[in-house]
Amino acid sequence: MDINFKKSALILVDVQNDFCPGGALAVTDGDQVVSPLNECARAFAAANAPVIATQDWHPAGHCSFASTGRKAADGEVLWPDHCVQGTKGADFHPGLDLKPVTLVIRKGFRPSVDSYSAFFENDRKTATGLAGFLKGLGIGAVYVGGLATDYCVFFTVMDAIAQGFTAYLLSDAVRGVGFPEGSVEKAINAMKTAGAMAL
Ligand code: VGL
Ligand code: ZN
Repeated sequence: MDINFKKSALILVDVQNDFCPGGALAVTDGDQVVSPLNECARAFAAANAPVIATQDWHPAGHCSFASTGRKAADGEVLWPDHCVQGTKGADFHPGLDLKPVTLVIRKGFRPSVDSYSAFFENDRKTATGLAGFLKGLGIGAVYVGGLATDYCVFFTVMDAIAQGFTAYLLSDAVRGVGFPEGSVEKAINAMKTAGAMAL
């Protein structure tokens, strides 16, 4: 892989216990992203390039939880309780090397708004500040891996492109939820159509 480290950042999306086998919202083989992402993160760090880790970080009773008894809006998916602030499920996978990580973005902490993307909450208006952070560093390209392909990775890649970044999807280092049926393929196609490059 030929990476211009001076203008690139790596985004590790939600590599957390609850999205890995045994977790509350387990993604099949979710833990398989850890090793390739560690390798990638160490290469970025060695080149002094920023490595950002996102962390799904919900308060108990969060609006995205099916346990609230709330009725899902059209096209909205409600989830089992997951990544509750301060719990083991919300921790990064123990195998994830955090030493290369230069910024942690927590998201989904507002009780009544969910947040899939590393850039914007699901109201599509509230920014996390990541775009400004990256632009301030002169970053033009982001490399994205983690969990889950069809939700947080997908929205992160689409927003990165919309914010003017070149986006690379680390195909070996993503895994998807696959609900509803076909959502992973649909997400990958949409990312490619939007201009993402799958590595
Ligand atoms: C995610 C569903 C709910 C993700 C987060 O990280 O893709 N998916 N919360
Ligand atoms: Zn969540």
